[in-house]
Amino acid sequence: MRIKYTISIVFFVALVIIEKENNIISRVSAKLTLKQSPQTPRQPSGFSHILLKHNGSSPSLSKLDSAFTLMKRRLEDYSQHQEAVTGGRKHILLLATTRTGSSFVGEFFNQQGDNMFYLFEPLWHVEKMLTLETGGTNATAAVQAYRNVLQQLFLCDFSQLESFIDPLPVDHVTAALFRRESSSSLCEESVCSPFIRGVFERYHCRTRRCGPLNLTMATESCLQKEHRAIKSVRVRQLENLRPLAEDPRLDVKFIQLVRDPRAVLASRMVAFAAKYKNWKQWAMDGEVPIDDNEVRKLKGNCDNIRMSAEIGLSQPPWLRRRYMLVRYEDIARFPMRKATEMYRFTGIPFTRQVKSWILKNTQASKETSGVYSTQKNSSEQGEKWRFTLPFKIAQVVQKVCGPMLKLFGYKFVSSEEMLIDKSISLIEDKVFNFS
Ligand SMILES: *[C@@H]1O[C@H](CO)[C@@H](O)[C@H](O)[C@H]1NC(C)=O
Ligand SMILES: *[C@@H]1O[C@H](CO)[C@@H](O)[C@H](O)[C@H]1NC(C)=O
Ligand SMILES: *[C@@H]1O[C@H](CO)[C@@H](O)[C@H](O)[C@H]1NC(C)=O
Ligand SMILES: CC(=O)N[C@H]1CO[C@H](CO)[C@@H](O)[C@@H]1O
Repeated sequence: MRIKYTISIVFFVALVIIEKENNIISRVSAKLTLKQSPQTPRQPSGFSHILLKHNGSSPSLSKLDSAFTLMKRRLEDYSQHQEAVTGGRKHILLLATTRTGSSFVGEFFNQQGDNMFYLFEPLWHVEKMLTLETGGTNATAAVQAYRNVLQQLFLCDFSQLESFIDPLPVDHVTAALFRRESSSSLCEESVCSPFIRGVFERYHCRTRRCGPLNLTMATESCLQKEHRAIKSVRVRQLENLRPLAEDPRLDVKFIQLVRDPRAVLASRMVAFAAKYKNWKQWAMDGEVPIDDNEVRKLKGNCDNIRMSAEIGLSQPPWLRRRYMLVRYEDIARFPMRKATEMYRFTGIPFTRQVKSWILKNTQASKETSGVYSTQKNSSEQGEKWRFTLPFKIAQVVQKVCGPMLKLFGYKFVSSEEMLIDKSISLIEDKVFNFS
């Protein structure tokens, strides 16, 4: 009787703490899940998961207790650390590569509402400016420029970015900001200067008629917002951004979005057909020159993504509670669940606007009614590539990106039959131990 009573109290206190500090739950729930049932996919709610597990298989009270102590300790040093410095303001950096669904995931933050300042690919200008005649980018210069521009943007300072915009803004006004309309923050009333007839703005706002972007107004609006988020497919190495994580003015949360490189290649071969002519040719010939520059580039990309994730997952002190890894495939299958987890991780309340946007733009309603738990439709959209990517090419990706596939839980295919057999899932259920 006493034990039961204690359990209830522990749960009640845990519940209160969890409510206050949502991002801790993922860790604890991941821990329990790993310990108790490595094969079971995670439940929609981390908390109900713990509750069910405890009630069902009754792990010892001491295990629960230590989880509780851990939560409490983390909570304490967490609040001592950041809140005082940044006033609870979060700076979210969504890191991805092209064709990983990053625009879609970026919307999770773009749709957040009035207290989020969201920027879509501001580094596009930097990359463009640093592109060499050979077509490559000056990597040394890019690393520094990306870092400095991001750091300033998180502080609502556009001056470095301005120096990369072509043509150069005049009096901080530009008609050339890349994909302005993809940031709802840049098309708000307060950032919408009067429309000027005859001035062409390629990426103009669609929600209202505005004049060219006045970056002074953008800065003012940004400073008013509680949180800031930036999405970028251009950062190569997470480690290069360490100064951001260590900047006391910022409370940065890195979300790294990854996808099966076989699917990414298949998608790029369609989206950027001209650039991938060689791959198409190789697919037809059935021969891929493994020492070709293109193949080396693929390997380089995979290695960069994997190394960034390895650093994040190894949880060095500078990344503690600042790194989360998300797989495209999990978002495709469980958008609402993953969005909830992401918000929990960032420590920002998950607003009704975001929820309804996800419901409108995905099949998340089915997810909650359990249709997806049967995994029947999980492969529909996300796995189309299995029918378009020639097996030969899949083999090459597996060869040069093998370590990445392993790290993220993407299964190797050993035959063409296996590749196109939809009853075989190529995604292992995997819980990443992020902090
Ligand atoms: C690359 O950038 C560095 C640093 O800005 C510069 O010194 C170097 O000359 C650049 N290299 C090329 C090939 O432009
Ligand atoms: C841009 O906005 C600022 C702040 O509202 C204003 O002072 C400035 O005159 C505007 N610049 C131009 C060129 O309209
Ligand atoms: C699976 O997807 C197909 C088409 O994408 C749809 O018609 C079907 O209703 C879905 N099945 C379930 C169980 O949701
Ligand atoms: C499945 C299971 O064991 N359920 C139990 C959970 O705990 C409550 C309260 O102690 C019991 O009434 C349930 O039977």
